[in-house]
Order: sequence, then C-alpha cells, then structure tokens
Amino acid sequence: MKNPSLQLMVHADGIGETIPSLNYPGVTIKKIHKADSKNYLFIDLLVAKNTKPGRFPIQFKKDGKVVHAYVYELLQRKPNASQVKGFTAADVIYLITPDRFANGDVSNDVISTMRENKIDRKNDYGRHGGDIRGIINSLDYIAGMGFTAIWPTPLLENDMKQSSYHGYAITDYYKVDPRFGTLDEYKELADKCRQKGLKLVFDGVVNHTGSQYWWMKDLPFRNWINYPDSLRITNHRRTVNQDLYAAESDKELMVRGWFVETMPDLNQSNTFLAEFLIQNTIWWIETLSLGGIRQDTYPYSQKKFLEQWSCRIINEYPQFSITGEEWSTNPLIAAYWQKGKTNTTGYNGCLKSPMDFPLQQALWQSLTEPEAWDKGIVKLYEALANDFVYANPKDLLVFGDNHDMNRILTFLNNDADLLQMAMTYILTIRGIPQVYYGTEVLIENSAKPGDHGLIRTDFPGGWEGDKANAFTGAGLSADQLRIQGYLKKLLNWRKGKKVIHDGSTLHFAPSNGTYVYFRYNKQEKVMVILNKNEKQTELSTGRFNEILKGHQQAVNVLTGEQLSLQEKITLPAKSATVWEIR
Ligand SMILES: [Ca+2]
Ligand SMILES: [Ca+2]
Repeated sequence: MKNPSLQLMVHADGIGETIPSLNYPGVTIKKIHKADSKNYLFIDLLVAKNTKPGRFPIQFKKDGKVVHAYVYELLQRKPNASQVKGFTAADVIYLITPDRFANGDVSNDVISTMRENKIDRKNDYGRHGGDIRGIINSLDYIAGMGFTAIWPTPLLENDMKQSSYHGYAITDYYKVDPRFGTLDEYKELADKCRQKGLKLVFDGVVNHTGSQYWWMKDLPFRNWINYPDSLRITNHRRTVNQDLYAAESDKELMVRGWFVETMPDLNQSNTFLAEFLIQNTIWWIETLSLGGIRQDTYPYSQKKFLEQWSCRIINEYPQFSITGEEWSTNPLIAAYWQKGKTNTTGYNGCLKSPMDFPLQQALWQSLTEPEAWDKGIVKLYEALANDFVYANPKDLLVFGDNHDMNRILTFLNNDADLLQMAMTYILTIRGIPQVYYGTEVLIENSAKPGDHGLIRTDFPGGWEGDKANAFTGAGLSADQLRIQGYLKKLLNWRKGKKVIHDGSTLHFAPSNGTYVYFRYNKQEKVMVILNKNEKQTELSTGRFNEILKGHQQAVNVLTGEQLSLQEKITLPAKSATVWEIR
C-alpha cells in the first residue's frame, strides 16, 4: 500500500498486559498502545516497500513468558490493485436490498445460532431469505437490462434480535452475514460482476453499529462510542455542519447522538476507532476489488474523520468513487461535501458523488403538480439551474428513489407514464444514475406510504413458486412488460453514449407543459423532450435554433422513427422522447 503503516487491534484476555514481538523481514513494530480495557492492545506496524507476502507469528509475552501467539498474514496484492476503477457517469447503478431480491440458497435461510433465526415473507420487517447466491444467479438479468453496476445494501453480519434484514446494524465489520452467504460467495459475486462488466458497490456504515456488536461487552476505550452511559438521540439537524451560527450543543448532539437505542453511535474522534474504520474500508476494497462505496448517513460522522476516511481511500485508489447519503433537498448542503468544493469552514473531503436529493424531490414534484408559472415542470428546470453550486455536477448520483423513501411510482401516483418520463430524465440528465430494484416492473408501496418494509418488497421471481417472474417475464402485466422493455432499451442505448456520460447540457425554459433539453459534445447531439400534457401536443423546434442550426433530422432512439426538424413534432400525451440529432 502507499501508506506503510498498519495498526493491529488485538483482543484477548489480559493481552493489554503483554509485550508483543515479531520477526519478519520488512515488518517492524513502531509503537504499542494500551487501551482502557486490559483485553486490548493496539500495535503500530511499519511495512517496508517490497516486503514479501507471507505469514509470521506475533508473540505476546508476560514476565518473559509467551502467553499468547497469533499468526498474521500479509497477503499478496492483486495485479493493479490500486488501479480499481470506481463508478462514473458511464455507469447506471442497480440498487438491491439483498434480503428482498432473490433467494438463491434456501439452506442459509435460518441460521439457528443467530438471534433472528426464522424467515417470514408475510412480515415486511422479517427476513425473507434473499442472499448473495440470489444476486449471483441474477447477474445475467441485471447486465442484460443494461445496468453496469450493482449496489447491494450491507451484507455484513447483523446479529440483531429483529429487523436484521436491512443490514444497517452491523455486528462485525469483518464478517459476512451467514444468512446472506459466506466471504467466498461475496468474492465470487465480485468476480462474476467483473466478468459481466458490472461494478460492485459496497454499502459502508461508519456512523453506527448494531448494539450486539461483540465489542459492546468490553469496549477497548470508554469513548469508543458516544454517550456510553446515558443514551442521547441525535437531533437530526444536519444543517449544523454548515451553519455559521449553530450552537455547539446542537452540533454535538447532531454528530454524537444515536439514531435508535439499538444502534450505538461510533466516536470517530477516537483515533484508534478511526484507524480501524479506515483500514476496514480499505480491506473490503482490496478484498473484493470494489467498484465503489456508498457511505450511509454521511453527515452524522465526525467531519475531520470523514475527510481522512474519504481521502485516505482516494490516496490508495486514485480512480475510486464514493457516494454518500446527505439527505437534504437543499443543493447548498449537498454541494458542501463534494470533492473539490471550496468551503469557508475549511472542510475539504474526497467524496466524489453526493446523492442528488434536491433533484429527486424536484423530479416527482414537477411531474405531479398542476402546471402554473412557478409550479410543475418548471421546478425541474429551476432545480437544474442550481448546478452552479457544485464542484462537479456531472459526478452527482441521480435517482428517482431508494430503499429509504417511497417508491418513485408511488411518488408519481402510480402513473406508469409519469414513471417512464421520470426514468428517462434520470437516464439522460447529467450525473450517475441509480435505479432501485423492481422499478422496472412497477413495484410500488401506495398501500403504506413511507413504510420501509413495503418499500423493500420481494422482487417477483426471486423465490421458488412466485406467481410472477420478472427475470423471465412470466406472469407480468402489459404495463410491467412495457416499462421493463423500455428501460432495457434505453439503458442499453445509454451504455455506448459518451454524449450522455460526459456531454454538456443545454436546456430551454419549459413552455406549455413541455420541457426540452439537449446533451451534446463535438460529435453528437441528443434532444430529450418531456411532455407533461394529458393530450397529444405539437412542438415547433424554432426556439431551439441555437443548437439545431444546420441539422435537418432527428431519430427516435427507441423506435427508430425519423422526423424532419423543419416540421412540428407530435408528442404523445405524458411522454418522454429521446432523439439523436442528425
Ligand atoms: Ca437464502
Ligand atoms: Ca454520529
């Protein structure tokens, strides 16, 4: 690694009262740190350049006698390990809730030694049995649809009494949850993704763990977690991170407060914990040759730590990509975290791709609001006009929904035509698109708006005996097949379109319920027309002369239909059409 330092956290009875020693060419012990608990020892190693991979024993002596020993292994790095490429705007990320996607191995459904040891598909908050094998089995479907990356929500151990299916209450940062599979299966998933041209995005959670984390019974340091003695819940006032006038007590509670009693908040200002978390992330990138990381609850961790965490990763893997969840619909707040943004507070991290929550909200509101001077489609136009606040708007993660909010179809009042418009926008506007699994077959949650369990509905066909099967198309409705087919075509077209990946954007003020924008570069021009009107609409192209000048024809990328730009374009009611300009 570029960084020659490695800190080992050693945990064993009374290990803190021992002196460690080792003998291996290239590896030296630089410093030893005791913890608050006598059962931990932190050992700083220096690994010299060109040190050979191999195993070496570390001996722990007390009063001159060896009382503990451990064989540590330095693994061989894969060729070009530091050159792993993160997701870019050339990718489209398919977001998966693994427990709800596909059950590829029923033998891991119930693990009797775990606290939650039953499956119940009728319970929205119970485990349903989906797993890594199910994702592996579905990779051809995902790649065939035209997605180029997958982001499964966390697959690490969540040995909690209930709601362990969602994965955000991790109880061991180095262990795959056995109900999802094994580390070998996770590696197999990574390898098969690579073979099929899919990047694998890891969902990281450094803000909190599950309360059943093994170390909770014997914390290395008293300040390993925040508020260890008296539970305090975060105020969720995320703007304190940027606010020039915020009270210290509010800032403190925001970052140190817990989400819920079952998720202890980690204190990343403890440098040993910070190092543990950074090394752990790097270990996963290295082990799986990841294609990106999504970091949960981004603004809830210590800011100094977030700078170190993100920039240490980018230092080791310069072409890597990180996206982070800052759930704010204010672009100023989202922009603050992006790599390259100059902030007066001095914060300067390496988060490439903040999530574009502001645009997500503008998208569904613009499509569902009645048209008026300051409402409806103009909201989408004006939301994009905020791009000047971002260091790099082309790197933002754009999405219609995710696993924590209503399904986009529910936001859009279950209107499949509006869904088609929204998805066309996501897939043609600047940024890195992310699509939640099942959007393509109209999964919605209008029966219980906002309900996480229902939002994370089982993917049809993921379970033996499912009535409908989205993988084969069997049992799907005409609308489901139509949207699935539409997305498949658009996604596969997008794959080869550099002009969509990193072209410039030009948009025209919406007029009469239509909104027209262009993506262009020196070689190509693409025109996207959103028509929100409930009836067929005629559109003259004269107003777009500054970009259409010298062009005669447009070709519909989905239907192949050709039209003359000299004539009016007929737009179907509630439609999105994508045209290559000739
Ligand atoms: Ca299973
Ligand atoms: Ca926190």
